Amino acid sequence: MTASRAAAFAPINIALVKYWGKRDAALNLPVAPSLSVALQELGSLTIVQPDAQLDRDIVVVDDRPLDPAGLVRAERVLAAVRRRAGATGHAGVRSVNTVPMARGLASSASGMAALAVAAARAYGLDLSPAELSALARLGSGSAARSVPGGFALWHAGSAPDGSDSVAECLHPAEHWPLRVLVAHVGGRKAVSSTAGMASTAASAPMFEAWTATCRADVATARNAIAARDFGALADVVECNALRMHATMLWGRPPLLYWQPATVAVIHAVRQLRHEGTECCFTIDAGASVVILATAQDVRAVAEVLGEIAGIDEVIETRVGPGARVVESGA
Ligand code: 2P0
Repeated sequence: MTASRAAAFAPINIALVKYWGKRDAALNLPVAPSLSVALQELGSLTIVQPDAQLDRDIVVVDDRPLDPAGLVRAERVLAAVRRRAGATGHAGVRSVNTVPMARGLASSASGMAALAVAAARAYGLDLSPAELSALARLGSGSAARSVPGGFALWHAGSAPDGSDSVAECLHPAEHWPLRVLVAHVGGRKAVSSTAGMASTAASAPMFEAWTATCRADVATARNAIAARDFGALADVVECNALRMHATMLWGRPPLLYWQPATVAVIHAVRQLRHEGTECCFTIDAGASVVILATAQDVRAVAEVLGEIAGIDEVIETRVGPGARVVESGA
């Protein structure tokens, strides 16, 4: 087996039905399924260079060494790829995010998905999209959804080894060219997703109701997307996000990620939809708000967002394709 330099790009994904709770923390296996859209051009470009001289993996993200917790995750992906390829040794990894970190978009999903795809290529593996999704999941749960493009469903699965907990593409981006606005609201997030999920699952009395909601919401969202029914999608996307945050608030410690501008955007988007503008919001484990809109209504939404105090920046993009190997420029 020859190992050689390889590069991959993977997009950020935004969950329309959220992942919040694991049944296996080591393998990042979720309790419930989730559903997402990949974002066009926003993501991570990652180069993997196997290097027999190295005595450990070295991972640099945006010109800085990855933090120790992130390095453990990246090593999990690299070790799984090498095990499968029958390879030994280590690699140098360099990753660049096309949106600066902390712009209200988590880069771990795109970073780990790009790492899985680039590493598989670097070590000579020819894997199916499902196998790549499972590898990416080892680095970060939501990374499983950054492998397929467009509208993706991450199956919770039931196998203890996680082999059936993979994401698949339900529809390519062209199925429904929705626009996405990311309203970045500052304020450091106090609790990481990994820690927050663990404490919510362990202490929130309504955690079981939350997971039941996700199973039902995935079916509803799937039908709405298949039918391109914006009203039905908006309803389930907003309810799912609000229920996730309600569940977080029930935990000990209660997790409150919102800032005043977060609430201002919620009200503005609901008002716009009430007036007939096709838009809806979702919120992850942070204060920023992501808004989905139809192509014809996105400008009207962006204008309203521009008037809300406390939004640092609005990034506009659309649903896009999934992870892919790219020329490494070697
Ligand atoms: C999601 N989030 O579905 C949800 C909504 C945040 C809120 O997936 O521990 O970074 O690496 O599996 O994937 C963030 O969780 O957590 C996340 P790990 P991850 O997008």
